[in-house]
Amino acid sequence: MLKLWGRVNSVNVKKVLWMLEEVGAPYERAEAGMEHGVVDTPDYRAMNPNGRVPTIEDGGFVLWESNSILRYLAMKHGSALYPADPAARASADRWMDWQFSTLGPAERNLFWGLVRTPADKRDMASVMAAMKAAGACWTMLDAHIAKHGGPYIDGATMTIADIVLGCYARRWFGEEVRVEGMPVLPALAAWYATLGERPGFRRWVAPRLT
Ligand SMILES: N[C@@H](CCC(=O)N[C@@H](CS)C(=O)NCC(=O)O)C(=O)O
Repeated sequence: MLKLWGRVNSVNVKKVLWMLEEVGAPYERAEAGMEHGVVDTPDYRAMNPNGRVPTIEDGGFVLWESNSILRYLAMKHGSALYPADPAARASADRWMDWQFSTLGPAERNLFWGLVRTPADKRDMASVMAAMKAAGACWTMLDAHIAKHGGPYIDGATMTIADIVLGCYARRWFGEEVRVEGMPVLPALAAWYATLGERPGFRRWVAPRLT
């Protein structure tokens, strides 16, 4: 049976947990990361020399990097969430790369500043800068969704890019991350509401951010 290492409050682990729900694959999960440790042990480092979560092991095959894990699970289970059409697949890949290269770095201090830093220790200038940078990213995606008509990022068909960005959108729309001046983004909000109907989102992404 597939084994997943990672704590459930990690955005990158949430992607994998949601995906496992989508493909209906049986799995077992071991706690790893932050207060759970494990990631610095020799055994874990032998699997994942980055010492990060998530990592999976499936029939002797070890894989890390959350977005790669989603691609692997989709291919292994023949899921339509990773489209066969080259243009549709490349577009999903593009949004997943954009999450790592652009959105993730932009929004990091918004989440960390408001959710993982006590109120009296917050650097609000850095939080507000991250809100502006993340807001610019989400405004771009809002325009893209509006142009393609939704309900998903690239139109009628949900892909693994919706899972990846949906996990991050939880850190934008959540009540835990409200600050003044966040742009109102109707197409993005409608997309996020559509994702909220997926059981995998409800189980792993909707719970309170910690
Ligand atoms: N690009 C990697 C990033 C992995 C990563 O940075 N994971 C974070 C959690 S979201 C982590 O391992 N943090 C340290 C820890 O939990 O101990 C991926 O997507 O898998």
